[in-house]
Amino acid sequence: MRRPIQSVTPTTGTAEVIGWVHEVRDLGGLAFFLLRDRTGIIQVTIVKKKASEAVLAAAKAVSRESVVRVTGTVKAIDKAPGGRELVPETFEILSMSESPMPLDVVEKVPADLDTRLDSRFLDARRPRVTAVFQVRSAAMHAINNYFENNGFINITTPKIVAAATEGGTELFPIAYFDREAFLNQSPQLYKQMMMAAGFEKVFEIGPIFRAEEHNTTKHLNEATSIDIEVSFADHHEVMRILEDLIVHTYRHVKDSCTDQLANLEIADFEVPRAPFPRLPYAEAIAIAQKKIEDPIKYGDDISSAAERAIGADMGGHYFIVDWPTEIRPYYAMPYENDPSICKAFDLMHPRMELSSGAARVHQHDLLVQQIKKKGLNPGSFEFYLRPFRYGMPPHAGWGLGAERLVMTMLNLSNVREAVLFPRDMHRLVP
Ligand code: AMO
Repeated sequence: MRRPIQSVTPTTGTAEVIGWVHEVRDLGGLAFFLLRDRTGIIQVTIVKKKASEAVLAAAKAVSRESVVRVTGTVKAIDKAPGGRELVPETFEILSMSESPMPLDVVEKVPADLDTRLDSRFLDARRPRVTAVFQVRSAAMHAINNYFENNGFINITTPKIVAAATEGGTELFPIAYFDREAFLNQSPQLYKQMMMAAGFEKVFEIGPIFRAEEHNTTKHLNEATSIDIEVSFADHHEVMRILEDLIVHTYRHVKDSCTDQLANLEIADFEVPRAPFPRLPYAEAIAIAQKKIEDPIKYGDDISSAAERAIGADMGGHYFIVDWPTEIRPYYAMPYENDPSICKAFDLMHPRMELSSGAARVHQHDLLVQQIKKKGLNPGSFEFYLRPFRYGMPPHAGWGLGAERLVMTMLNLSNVREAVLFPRDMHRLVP
């Protein structure tokens, strides 16, 4: 029976492995093949004088990156990877790879990100790339577990919708029979409606679509959002949930992804410590004013340069709190004693924003007023406003970008590295 390559040890005796031909070295009387699967690499050693005709013929014909099945005897040998080699009795080609290949899997020839993404199936054969997606998988596992263990209901809301969630123009229109519809920017309105349904604590992990014409290293046009909404909670409570979740997720990755972190050459993977500092927006602006050249004033969005400058000052994860009401969405709750600021927050990593959230307006009339103030038409939000007329509890929540979480966790230079098949302004295939 086939064994994962990592599990083959000098004491295994005989073994069958199936993998890709990673490297070939022919030294005349001896030929070495490195075989790779997602667990590791093993050396197959062919002593030409001793090998069967069939083994020799297959070994001669095979090309790099073909899939082969090898059975044989395992022997201890110091110089080979993992301290063992496989001496084949059979060597069978299951699927021959064409050559030359569009991408060099062993990275002797470096490739730029576009070339790599064009041949993602080859790129992802690289242990370093596999490791990124194994870490992403472990992180998502930890996040799902956290919610399930803390009483959250896992919901799925529609991605085809009739109205913008966040306002603005960043919508992808689609043809929906004889009507216009859009791909949803956020589950915001739906997760809030489930508070009126009495679900109390919900989470959703799903795609969000943003028609932003940004071509940056941190924006995608299709991203994965980790969303929560909690009834009878305020912004303080959901910030505590968020920092707790971040710590839990980092800890799970540290404990369960030792090999992957080693593959990624991350020697000092640090689990952040909660509570994260709460930095009022006004103070964040003051820090940016001292540190960056571009003019920035109270009431402005925090630019990428400002984010980095403030992040360098803070040194770790932190929250920006107490935002001007004017620059936050209509659903953020203004402070009762000073409605010019609101109970909204952003979770920041020193490199960038990871999450936005707020205590929400749960009063129908105030919500209508805020929607109008943003220049939006309450008529197009009727389905969303109705639940607020029949008993809507106070509630709060946030949305956390999965790709940015993985990008910052693994110190990747581009958010596209954390997505298998990124969608951006220029990329629709594969
Ligand atoms: P916001 O629009 O700030 O808030 O999005 C929340 C988080 O989602 C991620 N994100 C993105 N990641 C990559 N590319 C994008 N284009 C992109 N857009 C968003 C970010 C961001 O911090 N409804 C609110 C959340 C809430 O209040 O509950 C919302 O969508 O990491």
